[in-house]
Amino acid sequence: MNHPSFVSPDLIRQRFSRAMSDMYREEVPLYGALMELVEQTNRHVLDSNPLIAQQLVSTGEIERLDLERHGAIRVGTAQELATLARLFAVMGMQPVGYYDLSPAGVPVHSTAFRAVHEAALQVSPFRVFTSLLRLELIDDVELRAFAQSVLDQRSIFTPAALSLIERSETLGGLTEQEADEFVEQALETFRWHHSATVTAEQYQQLSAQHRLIADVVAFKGPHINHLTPRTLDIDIVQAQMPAHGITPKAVIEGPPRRQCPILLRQTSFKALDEPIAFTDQHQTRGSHSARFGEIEQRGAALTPKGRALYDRLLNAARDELKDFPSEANAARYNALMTQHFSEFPDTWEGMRHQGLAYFRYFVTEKNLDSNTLKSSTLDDLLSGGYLRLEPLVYEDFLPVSAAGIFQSNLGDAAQTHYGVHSNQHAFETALGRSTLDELALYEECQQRSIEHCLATLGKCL
Ligand code: OOG
Ligand code: NI
Repeated sequence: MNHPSFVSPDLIRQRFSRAMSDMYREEVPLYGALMELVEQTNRHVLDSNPLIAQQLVSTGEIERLDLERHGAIRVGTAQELATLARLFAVMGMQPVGYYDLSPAGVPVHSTAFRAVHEAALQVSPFRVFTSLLRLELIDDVELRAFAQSVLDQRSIFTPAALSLIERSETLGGLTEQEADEFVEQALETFRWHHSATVTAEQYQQLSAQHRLIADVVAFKGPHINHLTPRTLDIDIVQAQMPAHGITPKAVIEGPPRRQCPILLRQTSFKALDEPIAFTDQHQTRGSHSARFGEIEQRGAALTPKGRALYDRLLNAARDELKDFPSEANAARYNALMTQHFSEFPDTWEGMRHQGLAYFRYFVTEKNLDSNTLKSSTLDDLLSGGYLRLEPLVYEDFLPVSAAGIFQSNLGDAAQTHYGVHSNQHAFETALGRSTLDELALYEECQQRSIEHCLATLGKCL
């Protein structure tokens, strides 16, 4: 039961997302420039495209668009991951999905913390892509032991944040004042630190093993490494980035441009090279690049069948390219993607008909009599104009895209190959709970909307 004086977790998340954005804007000025570009583009799309504007109004997404962003962090130990899960739970965020990045040469596995119900997503769709370093993939035994000992010594949460998490767990929520204090304290975990916790030489050793290992192990905490706004047209943003002094990665990750956007398209720009001080240096002398910028465009969530088709077409295009997409082969990659994806229906009706995407149903103004309702299937009600639909927005991430984002920011030298299998079980053991299946969440949301429509139609008779 929610105590009347407790702040809803959704509002805590909304406040936290704002505070995080303010902090990041201060830390990384280019983020401010990117936000402006995205806002301009979104305004342009809404002004010139009444259909898109209308669709966003009817789903309510228009209200969350300006707030919408995701962040990413990387942690080093099971204990850190499990405590993060508790911290995010205070804000109504749960771990959704399991992503194994090791096949792409990135020694982490990940989940996304986010709200799961459409009403909660509407208040704040803030998500955090959270990766756990797989120390067991460091082959140098001594270095692995060193990394472990450095991680074991750090505490990434403030004592006040820990006690507020406990308080929320014990009492079932936080009061207004506690919630504000929680936001302030929780933010500290994600702050950038200008000094490393290791010597310059130790940093070099960790970095030589994998740059990501240095990024996780050599610092006091899991600094937020990017904060990504949602655009309504990623191709416009990608094309405009150079004019704003931002150089994007060579290709946009995810599906090609379509009339009916699906899943997630993302682009990013290179990590900043930032001055840091090592423990054996008094002044800032070294540098580290971890933080970058990213933009994304979200489309429809796909059913297992739709997702299988997406994966098949993406793999076919990549197999034919025979290489990682890069500056040199970007045009050919885009052409191959367009060519292969011509097989994916590009109308909402076509996708619904083949069971490729999830939808939300809405009751229209058209009057219905009880006989028609009784004898009608869902398809009849749609074709009869009593119901209409909008695609359910994809709230999650894509492993191949995430690998591309990691790689473009780590440099080509990072393309190691690990001969290991994905280990969701180990991840969930570290997390202290299981991850939620995103497909089940979309299915439930679609079902709720159908039931709500049928109840509304029944009541209107
Ligand atoms: C996460 C990279 C993945 C996305 O949007 O797919 C990601 C990281 O670099 O920590 O953020
Ligand atoms: Ni991202």
